[in-house]
Amino acid sequence: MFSLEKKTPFLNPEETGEMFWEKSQAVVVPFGLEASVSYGGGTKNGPEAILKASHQLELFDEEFWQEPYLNYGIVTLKKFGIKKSPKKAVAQLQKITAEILNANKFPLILGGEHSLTPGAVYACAEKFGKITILHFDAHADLRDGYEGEKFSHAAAMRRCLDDPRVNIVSVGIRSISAGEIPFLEANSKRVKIFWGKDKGSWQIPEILKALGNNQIYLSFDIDGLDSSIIPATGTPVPGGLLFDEATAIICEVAKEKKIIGADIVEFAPIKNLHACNFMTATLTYKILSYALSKDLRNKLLKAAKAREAGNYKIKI
Ligand SMILES: [Mn+2]
Repeated sequence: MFSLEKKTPFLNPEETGEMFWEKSQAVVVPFGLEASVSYGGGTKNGPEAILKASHQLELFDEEFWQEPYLNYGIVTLKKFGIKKSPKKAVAQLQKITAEILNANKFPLILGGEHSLTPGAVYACAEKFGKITILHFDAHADLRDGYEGEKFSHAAAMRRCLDDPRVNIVSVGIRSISAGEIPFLEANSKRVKIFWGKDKGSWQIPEILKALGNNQIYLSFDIDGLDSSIIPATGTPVPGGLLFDEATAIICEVAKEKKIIGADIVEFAPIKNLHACNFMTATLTYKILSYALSKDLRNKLLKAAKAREAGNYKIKI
């Protein structure tokens, strides 16, 4: 059994009260892996900054017209030692994720660099069979290793595809190397890219169609967002998504598909840029609420009615 974080869990324990494993569906896993960084560092500090910033969030969400966490409950694992080599860290996270899934709970991993994702994905594929990764990122991450490291952050999606049960839909890509193109072309049935350059013309039904009928694992590299709104990441790239563009896609996906787990990676906090910490914490809360609200479409419709009626007591 896991040890739970009591002092700095996700969301403010003074307001939310102590949350319990048995009653919670969401399990936040702080996994500040930093082993194969190639440009700016600092992802090892990501989880703590996100957890601290989460204490500043309003628990009430005007989209849900309630405090959505009350419906699903969130616990946070106590910080633990992470294996130094990316390969061993991946195996470590696979084991942790499998335990969470076997308890019928939802793993939400806070990175840490992107190289951790295959660990969570392998566990999901083991449990659910065929899965599709909804992957937000500036980078395709399809290299077969980088700078001598097979499990590099730059190879995150390639390593996920090592499991034949995994497909990927990547959103916001605007940085890919010539060497990745032949692999992409040869695997067009398993990897679909919605390029950042086309974001003005993306259609939600097309993204839903690309995701197919598999269950969904969400891997959100924070550099999928535009570098102007979130410079706090190792390899920031311009031309990315705005916050509400990303959350709108996740919301629509959560209405139609079952999301079984998620990670938020590559966040590297910068001192005094606390807006970035807050944004990443907000994104985490939104992802949990979308993924874990039963019958999301109906719930949001009822919330909209309650909001318009000015009747907060209405039961949602
Ligand atoms: Mn990236």
